[in-house]
Amino acid sequence: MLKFSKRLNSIAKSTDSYLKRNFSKQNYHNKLIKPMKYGLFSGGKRFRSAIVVNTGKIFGIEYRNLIAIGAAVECIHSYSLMHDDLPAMDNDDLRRGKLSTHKKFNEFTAILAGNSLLTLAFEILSSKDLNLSENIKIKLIHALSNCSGYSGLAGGQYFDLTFENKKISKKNIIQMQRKKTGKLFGFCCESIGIVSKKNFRSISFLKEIGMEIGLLFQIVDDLIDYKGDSSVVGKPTKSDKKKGKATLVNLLGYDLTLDFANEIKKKLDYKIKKYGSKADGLLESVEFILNRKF
Ligand code: GRG
Repeated sequence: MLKFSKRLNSIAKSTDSYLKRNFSKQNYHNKLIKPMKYGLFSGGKRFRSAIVVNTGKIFGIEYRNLIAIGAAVECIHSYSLMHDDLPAMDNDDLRRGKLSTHKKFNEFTAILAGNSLLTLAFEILSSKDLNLSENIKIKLIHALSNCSGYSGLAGGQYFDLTFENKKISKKNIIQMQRKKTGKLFGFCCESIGIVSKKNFRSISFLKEIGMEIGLLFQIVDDLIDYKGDSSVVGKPTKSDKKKGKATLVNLLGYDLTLDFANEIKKKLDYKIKKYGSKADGLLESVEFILNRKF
């Protein structure tokens, strides 16, 4: 696991260097760049980028393309956290151990900087940084748009907020979490199928693996909120209970939720092992999810 953490750090460094280079090309005096960078470079694990890289390894995809795709995903992820923290959504003052973006700046700045990170993701995917045909880039943009909007992140977030303080079934919680968190992870694996020019069935199989990774990630995130140490997590824990969030751990309790997470992991391992030893990095990523403390 120590070896995986080292590799995760190295992917995080490559992703951050890519993004920093991208900002250095922009107009330095633009007032939104500072809050965009604040929300983006605030100590995220870059785990989604690692899923892109480790899935890409299975198919021998060029590293530079993987880092650019990972960077685009991390822009969407950071934007979603900036908006998630806003008073109209989860109203959190802390993120990654620092003031959330609207607390550091103000609400309209956090909204606009978040929107700008969302669109930056598509600027990256359509840029010359990706050594890919225009056709493949369009397919990537199409898939990422689908994961980010009403049938993905935004749709899932809508359910998350409307489910608060209501009795929600296990099935509906899973459906909400597959959208809110699963879809973006789904893209991390699906994008590799697109770049490798795989057929529809193989791309769908990869997407489903990613979605399950995302669901597992979210369930563990909720377990961490339930039992974790706020100084390690970088934000107050036990907040899901206080806010009346519909999570599996709030519905089923800690032990049954952990059993369910282990069941998902077992099924995922089985699917990933079909790719042979080239998928070891992806298997280790899944292992990391259950062992992580933040
Ligand atoms: C307005 C179109 C529109 C969308 C906004 C706010 C929003 C949609 C979605 C929020 C989705 C959300 C906050 C999901 C949480 C996912 C999650 C488990 C976050 C924690 O991820 P980590 O641990 O964070 O990877 P780091 O800090 O390491 O990057």
